[in-house]
Amino acid sequence: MTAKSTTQVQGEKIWMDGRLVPWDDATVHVLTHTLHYGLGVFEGIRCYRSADGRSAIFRLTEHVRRLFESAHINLMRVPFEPERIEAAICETLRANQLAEGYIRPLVFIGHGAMGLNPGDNPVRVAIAVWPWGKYLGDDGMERGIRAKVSTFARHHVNAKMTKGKTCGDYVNSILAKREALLDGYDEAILLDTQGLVAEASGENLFTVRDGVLRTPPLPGVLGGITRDAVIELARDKGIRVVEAAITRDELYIADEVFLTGTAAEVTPIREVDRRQIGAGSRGPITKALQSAFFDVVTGRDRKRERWLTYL
Ligand code: PPE
Repeated sequence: MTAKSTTQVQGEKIWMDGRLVPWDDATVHVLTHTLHYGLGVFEGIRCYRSADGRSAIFRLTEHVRRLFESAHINLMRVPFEPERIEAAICETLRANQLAEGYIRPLVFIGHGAMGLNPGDNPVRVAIAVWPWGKYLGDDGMERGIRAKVSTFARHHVNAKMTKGKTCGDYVNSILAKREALLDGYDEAILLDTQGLVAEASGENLFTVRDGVLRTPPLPGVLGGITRDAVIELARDKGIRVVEAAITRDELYIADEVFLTGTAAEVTPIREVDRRQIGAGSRGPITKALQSAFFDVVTGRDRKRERWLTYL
């Protein structure tokens, strides 16, 4: 399912540089700097329909904060205040009458000078929204997906600025993802340049062994907002969580492995490199955390209402 096929609905709008424009008019010049060199930043945010019928955006402030941090890391000055971007996201959802879906803010460098130095080219902002079902499939959410350790390494931390979501960095993810799909798997797991497990192409990774949850520490991976939520939910359930290195073979002998991300939510992994993980299906801790996560995003978990921005 591509974004276009799900978003090209008459009457839909995209927010560009301060105003909502019709979907067809949200275009850029071919000399757009980001298109050539990849210096742009983005976010992925989800909005859910709550149990009471209202719509709520999950951890909007944290996502917008990370968008601005990504821009700062890349020496890009966003020409709007964070509060304006938060309001624009709500506006775009309302304009599209989208009760539940995915939100994609993109900060990019427009056309003007060519060459690596973007000079005074304008920094532009677009916000698109679209319905997005289960990123790794409905079946994957229940039965678990099959993953492969990629032949592509995650960039070194001094090459990929891991605190940012930078457009160009995703070439690395795309190489890994396509390799995995072509090889018949659903997702790629990338090792860092030392050979330790980093993350999947667009998700953080967790293992469960003897009831203890483990996830690679932050320096080498994106500080996932879902990762952070799952750590809090697990600790609240009395599950021990450690942020520590994971080796490839530790994946093979884990009782459970799962991924977290805005798009992927909480997705179980049932097989890595043709080794069955645990019982070869969604494990009990993964299942409990999955349902705790969905309770939060649909407003059923009153303790976590601070994470929701109602439209
Ligand atoms: N690691 C990477 C590399 C990553 O891209 C994401 C999000 C995460 C971890 C999880 O972060 P968070 O969403 O804050 O929990 N990946 C986004 C892009 C997916 C896409 O296909 O596009 C996302 O999930 O929105």
